[in-house]
Amino acid sequence: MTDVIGYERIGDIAVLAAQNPPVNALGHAVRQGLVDGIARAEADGAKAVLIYGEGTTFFAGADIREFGQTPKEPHLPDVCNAIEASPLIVVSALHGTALGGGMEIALSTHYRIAVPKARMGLPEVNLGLIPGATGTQRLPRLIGVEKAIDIVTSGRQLGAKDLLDMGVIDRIADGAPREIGLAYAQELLEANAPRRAVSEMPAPAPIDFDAAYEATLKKGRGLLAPAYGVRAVQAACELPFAEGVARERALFRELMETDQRQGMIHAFFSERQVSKLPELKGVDPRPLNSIGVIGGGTMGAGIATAALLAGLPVVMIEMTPEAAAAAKDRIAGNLQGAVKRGRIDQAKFETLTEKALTPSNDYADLKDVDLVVEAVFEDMGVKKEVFGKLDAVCKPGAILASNTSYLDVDEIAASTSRPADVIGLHFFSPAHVMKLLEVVVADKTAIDVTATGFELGKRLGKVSVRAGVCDGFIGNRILSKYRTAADHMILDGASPYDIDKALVDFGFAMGPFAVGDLSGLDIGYMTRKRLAPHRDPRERVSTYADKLVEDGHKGQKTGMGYYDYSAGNRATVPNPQVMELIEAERAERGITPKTFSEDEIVRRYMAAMVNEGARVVGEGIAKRPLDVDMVFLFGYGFPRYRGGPMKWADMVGLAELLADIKSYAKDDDFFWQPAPLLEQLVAEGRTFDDLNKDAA
Ligand code: T1G
Repeated sequence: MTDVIGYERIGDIAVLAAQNPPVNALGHAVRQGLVDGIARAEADGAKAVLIYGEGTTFFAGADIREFGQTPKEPHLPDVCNAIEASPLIVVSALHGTALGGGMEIALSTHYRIAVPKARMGLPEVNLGLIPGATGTQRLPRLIGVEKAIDIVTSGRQLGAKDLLDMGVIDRIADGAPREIGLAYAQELLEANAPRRAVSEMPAPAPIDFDAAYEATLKKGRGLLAPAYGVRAVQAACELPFAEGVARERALFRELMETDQRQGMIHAFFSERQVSKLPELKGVDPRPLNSIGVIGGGTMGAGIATAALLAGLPVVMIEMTPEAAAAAKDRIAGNLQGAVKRGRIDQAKFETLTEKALTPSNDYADLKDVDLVVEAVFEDMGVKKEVFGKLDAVCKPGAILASNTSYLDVDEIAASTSRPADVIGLHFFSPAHVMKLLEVVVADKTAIDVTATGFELGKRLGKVSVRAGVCDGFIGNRILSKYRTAADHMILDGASPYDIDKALVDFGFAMGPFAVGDLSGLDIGYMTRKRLAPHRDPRERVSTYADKLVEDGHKGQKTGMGYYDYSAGNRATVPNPQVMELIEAERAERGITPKTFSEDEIVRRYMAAMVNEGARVVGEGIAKRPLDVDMVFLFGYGFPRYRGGPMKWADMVGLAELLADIKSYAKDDDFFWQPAPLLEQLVAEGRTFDDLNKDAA
């Protein structure tokens, strides 16, 4: 008996306890332990079996680290079928999150009891997969096709109450899973309850599966797994159980071989790895019990909202009592959204807005806070003035953070008497929604200040990425490069609308020009003006975009940008003036426009993104390629199933990408200069993932 599944007899009940921290993943030893445990219970005369998890949770799924390796028997579907086929009454007691294979194990037992906070789900689609251990065959038999398709294709978790109402579990009881499980198993024995094999239940009524498949494929924006989930549930309606299981396994194995599975599992582990930095090992963050926010505009109000929702009291500083009151209203508006979504109730809303939030226009109110984030106008002079005041009023050890999106944090730090306490915390708008936080570490930032930046990010539910100081840090620096590549394609013949469509087809939620309209074309305009004095004369810089803004078209906020929003807020109707400006500029430059295929557009756009990503890693602005990936998954709408730009590049092949860049350089060897790190990796036959492993 392997020690990851403990075995003991309590009266007529054999107890199998999973002991495989941290999440009781169903690795090979656990699977073997379950099969051996069931056999042992049958051999030594037990009348019932209880399966539960020690530690934080029931089985949280297959062991994802085993994916990509040759699967070892007993395979999980066989474990599930061995459990269900037992002549004994098998009971599972659930707590924590019974996910994926964990839910499949539970569905193969005859009765299921859960603690009130238990949750279940089939999140395999979030890994580019479908349930591959009979989940798509048993669940529809229990709850019908529509509900099963919703759970399989959404990957969402369900609470115990919903699970009880749906009939997925039989009972909810307070107490430790072991105790409530033993009591329930004993009760079932005394009631002489029958075995209840879900697989023997009748096949559920079918639906129009082709329609469901097409709708799911469209909704997934290129992600295959949810649509495959529909086909697997279809098999539960159309095939005998064993054949349905075989069909499910075939679909599962097909997905296991896809790049999408590779990309999403890379995203899963990188999202956890990105905040694990060797430099922070053993470094305790400073106390973090209250924060100050300077500036109650969209960003400041968003940051304050995120902090309040994370249980941190906030002192919100604005210039005047009226501005402070307006900031409070903005925050209250954000929090009303949380009430509408059921994240907080009205009482909590009142507490947060009336007690936890202190609007003020007196910096002296910041004297006790542990950390202050300024989100004032993006001007170095204004920032320095704010930091001068913070330096004077904040207590020793308080952390002074700037939310700047590109200004030099070293210069800001140098303007204070305590540069070691200064850090950049670059939130993305809206700050209470977007998960990305760039923790910008300046030259003199103390290591425990960096640790506190990551601690704040964790408290706020952010994905925090360490960034070095440069113009644009990681995300915006790379953004400026691939946006320029897009501009160059426009000068040479592509239209903004071709480019937006190509990138949406690639998997982005929106193309770069629609995004520009959303965030405001004046932001890019001001960046171009700011960089103009330092621009290399060899750089190709378009003028059409500036003229568009100078004509007053700043995007959605003015009703016109690249798209015409007079009919509503969707970027679908091109603004006819845009092509007029582009054609005029091409004519002025004597350019004969050429056609760009979707593939060419994507290759160039991505080549610019990856090449700059390689520079950013090579210069140490980002610690690892996975850091760049996380920035783009959580801050720029990059399609998760591709894992991020650097993972995508590994899967395309770095040598092919370098060859693309060199071919583009024939027309513009200033813009298309291969990043040294990219050339080095190609020369060594290594990948970005190899660098991630080196840094682990
Ligand atoms: N396999 C391997 N490692 C896992 C794991 C898993 N399933 N789940 C978590 N870990 C690691 C994680 O990498 C981290 O490691 C540590 O455990 C703590 O995780 C056949 C094929 C369960 C809700 O998709 O959603 O079953 O960083 O930081 O915030 O049909 O982990 O410490 O080294 O996330 O408390 C389906 C994925 C698999 C669940 C806990 N199951 N995990 O969250 O801790 S596919 C999942 C989670 C499957 C079958 C199919 C969360 C959690 P490290 P954590 P947490």
